[in-house]
Amino acid sequence: MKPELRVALLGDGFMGKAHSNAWAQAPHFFDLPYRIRRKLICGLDTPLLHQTAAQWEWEETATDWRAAIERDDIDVIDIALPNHLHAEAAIAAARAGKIVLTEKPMANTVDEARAMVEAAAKVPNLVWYNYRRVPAIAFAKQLIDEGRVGQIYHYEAAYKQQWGADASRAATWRMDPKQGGSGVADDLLTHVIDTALYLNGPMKEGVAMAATFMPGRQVDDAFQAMIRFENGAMGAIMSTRFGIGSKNAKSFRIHGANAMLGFHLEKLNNLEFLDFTEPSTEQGVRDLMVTDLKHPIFGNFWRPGHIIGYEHSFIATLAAFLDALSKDEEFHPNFRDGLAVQQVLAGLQQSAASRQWVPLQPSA
Ligand code: SOE
Repeated sequence: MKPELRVALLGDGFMGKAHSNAWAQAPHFFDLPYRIRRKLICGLDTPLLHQTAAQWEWEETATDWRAAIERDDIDVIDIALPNHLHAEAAIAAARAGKIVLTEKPMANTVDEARAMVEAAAKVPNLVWYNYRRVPAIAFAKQLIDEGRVGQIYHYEAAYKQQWGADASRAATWRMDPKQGGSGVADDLLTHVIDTALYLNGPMKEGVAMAATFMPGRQVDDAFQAMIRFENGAMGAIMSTRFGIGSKNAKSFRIHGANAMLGFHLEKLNNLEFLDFTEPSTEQGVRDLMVTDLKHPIFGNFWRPGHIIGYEHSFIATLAAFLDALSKDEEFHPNFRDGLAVQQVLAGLQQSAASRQWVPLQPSA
């Protein structure tokens, strides 16, 4: 009989839904080493909490997440609360000996992230940088690791949404610096940074600029930076909530000595690949469908060509985490990876404020 994991999910918003689905679906697509019990979901006392609990089959609801962390009948705390609560909840959960999963960004400051790493030194932990497990992104990583791309010269990446242009969205916690942090950089740019560190390694130095387009708004609407990576690549990264025409457009383009790779989240089953080692007369950009049983992750879902979506990245992340947990192996992205993202982010924010180049994360 597989051991049981009793899960408490803190948060019933958009990410609470994505996590609920992952907990519900992972056992259907992966032969998990555990039996998952969706024990408890915590949220504010609103109809949404009860509706979410009913639709995603959580056994109980609660409004006090601090009390939930102290319960003896919970093994896993999964945090999908607004950003400013991640550190407090994760530290309390780790001190209570729970397995801890937290939404991104890991924290609102580097100090908070460091304290989380320390508190969770002895408990398994994860940061939900879910896009690492999009099969096309995992396949890009495989091609890079196999040397198919060669030395990387240029790493360009963006994450664009457009809802910042809607003045009525001002009331959300994401527009409040105390809760959501400094704005789009703490939100979308952290995904860009995590994927860049994953695919192209540590960053040496950077220079950044930020903009707030909506008058009176307290947070950044757009943020962009130039990066020098430790491997010598030049980087250009940006994120915006004013990318008019882009609903959820996370993308990258990598130019290496042997190949070009291109990815776009709005077409997430595909990876652009140009093989520069082919005769020049035959070179062209291939639009690979990363939906083969031999591609990473995909075979757990459907047969070749039967495309997957946003939610599958959460399901695959959770399955990989549980697999590593059962084997006592280190999982990535964990809290240390989350801290690395926060360090880059803080450096770039300092650069935007000072208008100077800054060193980024330590290479050690
Ligand atoms: C912002 O709109 C957001 O919900 C991010 O916070 C998520 O991390 C991203 O995956 C989708 O967009």
